[in-house]
Amino acid sequence: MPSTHLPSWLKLSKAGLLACALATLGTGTCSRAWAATVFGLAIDKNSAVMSDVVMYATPIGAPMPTTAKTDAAIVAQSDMQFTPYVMPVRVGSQVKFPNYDKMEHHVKSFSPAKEFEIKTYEKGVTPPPVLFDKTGIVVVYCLLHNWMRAYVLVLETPYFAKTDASGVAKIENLPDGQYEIKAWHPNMGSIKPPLAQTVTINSQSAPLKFQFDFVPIPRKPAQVAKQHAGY
Ligand SMILES: [Cu+2]
Repeated sequence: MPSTHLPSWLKLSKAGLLACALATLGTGTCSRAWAATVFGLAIDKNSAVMSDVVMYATPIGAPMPTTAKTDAAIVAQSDMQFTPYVMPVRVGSQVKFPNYDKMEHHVKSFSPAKEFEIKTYEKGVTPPPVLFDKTGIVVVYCLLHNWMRAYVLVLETPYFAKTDASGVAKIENLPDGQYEIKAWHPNMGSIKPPLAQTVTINSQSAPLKFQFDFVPIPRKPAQVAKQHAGY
């Protein structure tokens, strides 16, 4: 991992220490351990970095935090694709599906974790958000454009992150402790179990590496010429 990541760990550790000191002054106790940031690298069968991998951490021997997620996540329709392609959310979250294209879309999920349908609507109209109240993998289609597909991964834990173009995910604000950290890519669907590692996390934790046993299938490109999309 690049050493440039190190300062943010130190910064987080200091923030945790300050919060702890303040809590001690106020209440006489400091129950929260230091918060760490964990970096995870996802690589494929051929050791190439993988984007759109969701890494999520489940505490072992400690309760799941009860804090709710507040902001509604957004999966837009833009340039005849869903953006983002992969959206991890905590269970109980709401997701909006605004249409930024000039064309209409018809959003639909058949997944048991959340069946829903947003019938055709025009640009500028944001339909009411969809509540994801069960954990699981929700595959989102557009019934008008068969290449359009997005994945909402509904998780029990609030500790998650998605890998970027460099294959790195950053899970922030993890209290010290033991975790099972899983890594999932949309090509695994709900058939293949996610990769998993059990790790002890603190501010000195080493970056994690997950190597998948496949090469990801590239996302299907939009099949409509831009002028038809209203550009
Ligand atoms: Cu569409």
